[in-house]
Amino acid sequence: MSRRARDAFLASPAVGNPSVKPEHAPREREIEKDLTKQPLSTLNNTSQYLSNSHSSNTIKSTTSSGGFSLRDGTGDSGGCHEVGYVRLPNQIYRKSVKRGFDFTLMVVGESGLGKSTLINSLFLTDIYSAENRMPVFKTKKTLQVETTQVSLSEKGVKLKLTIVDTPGFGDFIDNTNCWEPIINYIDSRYEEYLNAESRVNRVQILDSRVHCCLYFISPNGHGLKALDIEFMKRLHDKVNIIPLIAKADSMTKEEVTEFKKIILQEIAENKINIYDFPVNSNINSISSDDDERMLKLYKDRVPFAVVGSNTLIETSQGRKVRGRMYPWGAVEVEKLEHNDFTALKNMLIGMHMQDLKDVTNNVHYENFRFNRLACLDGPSNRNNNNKAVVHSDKYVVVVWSPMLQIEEEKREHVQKMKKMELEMEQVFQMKVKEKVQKLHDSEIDLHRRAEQMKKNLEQQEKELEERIQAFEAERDAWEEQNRSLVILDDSASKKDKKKSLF
Ligand SMILES: Nc1nc2c(ncn2[C@@H]2O[C@H](COP(=O)(O)OP(=O)(O)O)[C@@H](O)[C@H]2O)c(=O)[nH]1
Ligand SMILES: [Mg+2]
Repeated sequence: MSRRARDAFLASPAVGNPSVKPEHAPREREIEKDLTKQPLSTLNNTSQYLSNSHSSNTIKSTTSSGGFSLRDGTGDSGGCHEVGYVRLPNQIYRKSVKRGFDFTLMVVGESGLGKSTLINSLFLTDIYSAENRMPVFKTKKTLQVETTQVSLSEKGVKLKLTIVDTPGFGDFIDNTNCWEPIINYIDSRYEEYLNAESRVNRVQILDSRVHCCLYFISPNGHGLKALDIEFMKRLHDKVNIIPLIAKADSMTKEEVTEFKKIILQEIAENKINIYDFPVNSNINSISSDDDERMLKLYKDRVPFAVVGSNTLIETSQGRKVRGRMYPWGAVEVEKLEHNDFTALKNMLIGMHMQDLKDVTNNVHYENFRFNRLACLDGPSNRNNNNKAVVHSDKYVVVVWSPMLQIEEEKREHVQKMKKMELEMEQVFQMKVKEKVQKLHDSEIDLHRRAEQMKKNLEQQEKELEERIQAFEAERDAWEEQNRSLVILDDSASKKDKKKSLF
């Protein structure tokens, strides 16, 4: 920091001197103070919004009752009967919370501008830890496109966040075309989405399109570099660009204000379309004029001059906050008088995440899709593989024609069916063979068992015959013995008779 800058920074009411009031207009100050205390995330609470919008509903039957009883289908008001669609927003709310959200954020800027630090500060986590790293998208020798994925959860709301970093951007002596790998990356994601969308069997499509690009501008105070202008010009109709002045603590308040003016002027002169934050309450989930005014104040801070920090410091009041400590004072990351971090955080995460996704889908992706389909119409663009080769400025992308793709898929499907039929036939044959073998085996077994039983019966018969013979022999012997005893008995009785005669 230059001496002049440091002096001005020290003199600034924001730095470590709570007794000095910031220079905002009273109304603005009040709103901003509110906002620091109660960030827009509370306004963004869908249930609160739903109840707000509910109460302001113009349809009388729905406003007359705050609730809907599942048991009798009536509202709290007793006699008022409701159809039930008053609960439709709640259904959508519950369903989306259950499903979770995904968001892809790209950060572009020279090395050392504080990109990683800012992302960590925004999401209060160490996004770049090794476990979150995804395969590197190697596009060129010099520049890499790195993706990091992390699953976050806040009060039951799940967010799958993908951060796309571009280490090496603008770091070379010759930075010509260094935006190309980034364009290729963004287009590839659109390509993937288009292919997934035009498939016959559309399973749940994974949306890996880049929803927002935070472009970090070096805090040089002079204006945009040629590379900044060229990058934004090339990318502005492909992705939502939010320009940021990096390391805003290296400039005085006045310097920041002046720098912002120059940047906005250069952006306008070069007809660059940066992301236009909607501040209208019809578009946003806000209900009061104050909220709308607050959004406008935030929007007036574009390009956001931000400070990032991953460390906690102790303020003169003894509070522990994220910030940067200097010999001449402390810069608090989340203090709106010090920098625009909170404005960026509330606008990007709290208020416009869904709008960024909507604009990506409805504007940038539609542009891409339209161009692709227009290119595909010309038969000269097609090669024999049902693919179309699209020549965009300086790169070539191969895409499938949706109609031809459907035919191809149909062919694939028929082939798949045939293959399945063949496999089923083979399985059937195998099963029949197995069954026949089993039957044969059981027949042999039965035969063996029948033989065994026959043998056993024969053996038993033989034994029985032997026993009969033995029994008969025994019976004969007994009869023989019995007969001699009868004869003896007869002669004895005759003798007794003779004796009695005398
Ligand atoms: N003064 C100042 N330094 C910062 C700020 N943000 C990050 N830094 C420092 O700048 C250096 C590079 O930060 P880093 O996040 O790695 O930058 P990247 O290469 O753009 O990802 C680190 O030493 C940070 O502590 C900031 O807002 N102000
Ligand atoms: Mg980094």
